[in-house]
Amino acid sequence: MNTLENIAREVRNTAHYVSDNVANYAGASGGTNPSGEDQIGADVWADSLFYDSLAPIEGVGEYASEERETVTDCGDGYTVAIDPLDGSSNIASNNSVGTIVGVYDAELPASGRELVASIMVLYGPYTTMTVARNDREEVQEYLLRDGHSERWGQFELPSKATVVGLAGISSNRSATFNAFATELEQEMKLRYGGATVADLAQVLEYGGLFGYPRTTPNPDGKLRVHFESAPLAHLVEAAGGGSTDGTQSILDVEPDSLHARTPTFLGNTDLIDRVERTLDE
Ligand code: FBP
Repeated sequence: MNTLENIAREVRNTAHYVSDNVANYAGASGGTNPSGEDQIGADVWADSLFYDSLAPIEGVGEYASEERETVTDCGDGYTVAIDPLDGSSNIASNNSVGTIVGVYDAELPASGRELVASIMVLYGPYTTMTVARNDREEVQEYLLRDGHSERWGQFELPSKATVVGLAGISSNRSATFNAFATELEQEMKLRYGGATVADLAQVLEYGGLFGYPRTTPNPDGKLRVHFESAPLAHLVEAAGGGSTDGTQSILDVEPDSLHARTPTFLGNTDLIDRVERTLDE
């Protein structure tokens, strides 16, 4: 089995465990992450589970996590960058959360062009894992249940766009962006839950646009390039969609630090073009 298969297998095994046990950690407190945000106990717990399963894999050279200040050296090979529990503020209200994994053939900081694989796990009413690998044609979705995974289907973005989810309080967004958001919300159903993986899953299933723009509290956007935006852009682009930070593919964003952020838009390519035309004005 090669390194990418071992990584996917360990993500799957750990995701089963997270899915079965996350309720035990809801509400526990866990300090502050390197981006200055509150961590809840589940973030720290999930990070240590994924570290224990991914760092020992032969061919994994570095483990980087949204929950850790610095990269941890673990041998020679790929850098695994992970958001162990994306959208963890959704746990208190018992809404969906996810895990995002990017496998870079480079040390960080690195652009998404160095990604060789991306994985997202969605802990919803059931748990799914979606995998895009540069050495595979398709984006494969797996259903995780009863300790096993089964191939479930291949992802390709539907050509018709029907849902839109845009983050941020409107008073914290630009007037240009708000006018664009109003336009989009007249064309498509509003679907925004506050966990990127879950919001993106809607777009992958129904077609549309997910976006986290620049806001007053987060002038560079909220989502982190290495841990969230680039791996998800890699996955969406492999599924036939597009990504942008407003001017270029997110895969071309050159982060200047481990925890760098970027405005993030993911979805159907015609909508990504519209985002770029609008934000360029
Ligand atoms: P983390 O929970 O991993 O920090 O993820 C950040 C995140 O929760 C995204 O999943 C989500 O899109 C966004 O923040 C929600 O932000 P907001 O509360 O501003 O809508």
